[in-house]
Amino acid sequence: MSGPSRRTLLTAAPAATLAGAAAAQAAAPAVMVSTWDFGAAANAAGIAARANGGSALDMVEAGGRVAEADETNSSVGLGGLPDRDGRVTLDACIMGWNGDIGAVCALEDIVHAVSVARRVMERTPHTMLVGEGARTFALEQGFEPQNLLTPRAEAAWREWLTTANYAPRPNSENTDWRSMPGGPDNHDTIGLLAIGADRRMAGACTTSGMAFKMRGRVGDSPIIGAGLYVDDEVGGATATGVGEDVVRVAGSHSVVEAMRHGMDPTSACRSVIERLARLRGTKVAGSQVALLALDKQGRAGGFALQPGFTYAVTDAAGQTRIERAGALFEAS
Ligand code: SD4
Repeated sequence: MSGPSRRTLLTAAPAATLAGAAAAQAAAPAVMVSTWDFGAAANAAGIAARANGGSALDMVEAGGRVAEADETNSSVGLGGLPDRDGRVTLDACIMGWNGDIGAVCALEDIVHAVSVARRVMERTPHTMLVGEGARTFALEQGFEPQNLLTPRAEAAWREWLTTANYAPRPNSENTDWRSMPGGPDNHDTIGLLAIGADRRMAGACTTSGMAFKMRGRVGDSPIIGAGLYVDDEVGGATATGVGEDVVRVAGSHSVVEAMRHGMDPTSACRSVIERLARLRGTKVAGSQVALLALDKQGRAGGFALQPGFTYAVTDAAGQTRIERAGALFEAS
């Protein structure tokens, strides 16, 4: 299924090319990166925001909103796969260049979780709201409630109930994208990193979390340091995959610290994936964890446990390419 979805993207963004690491080095500095193939559409929205004078925060929020509103994406916002009780619950966070952060966990009935996270950051004395409190805050802020469980997500959930086997499948973000219903996909996240025209950085991460998770489960995506981290002196990182494993190594913060100590983005992501594999051994042999980084110079890189992780890289002119990350368990 990745073929048709990639073709769709390439048609939508004629300048996009599938590029290897060498081509990436020669490319213009990136100003926006996002996880998975569907990151290309998000980056286009981010670049449009930048062109209209928007900040890096505006870029990542605009990009996140594209994925959240896309109901054919089984992974984020509307159309996201529900928890095992059949409820769609969203996690999101956002981080600015100066340490401003906001997050929501287990948010129900509100599609734009990334925007609610931004409101938490900008309009409350706190950094994170969860569950009913997050929903009440969103309604007070004027967000419209809506049913996020689409008929095809509900059909997938009902099919899952026939076995109720919880077994996250690597790379379902790409392989099942637009191919639902019925796929037992279990991942869902877009992580975004951007550099504004003023050179300031920001990041965001938004997800419906692991499909068919236990009610109340929160992964890495809304956790600053795990699913996202930005340090304007160094760069930013974001994560996708099995959140429980990302949290164990404070994935995104660890990548940023590795870059701070001189590693390029790909090496930094690789070092954290290797650390996770050393820590967990065979326990992560079948899981996917993928890390994506963008440094202050506009160098992008990613690395994953399993092959199949892709990400979208966009330069200031809006040229987008889809990169395929290296993986620790690359098939020999
Ligand atoms: C989570 N990290 O909730 C998320 C899931 C994910 O692509 O990344 N899916 O654990």
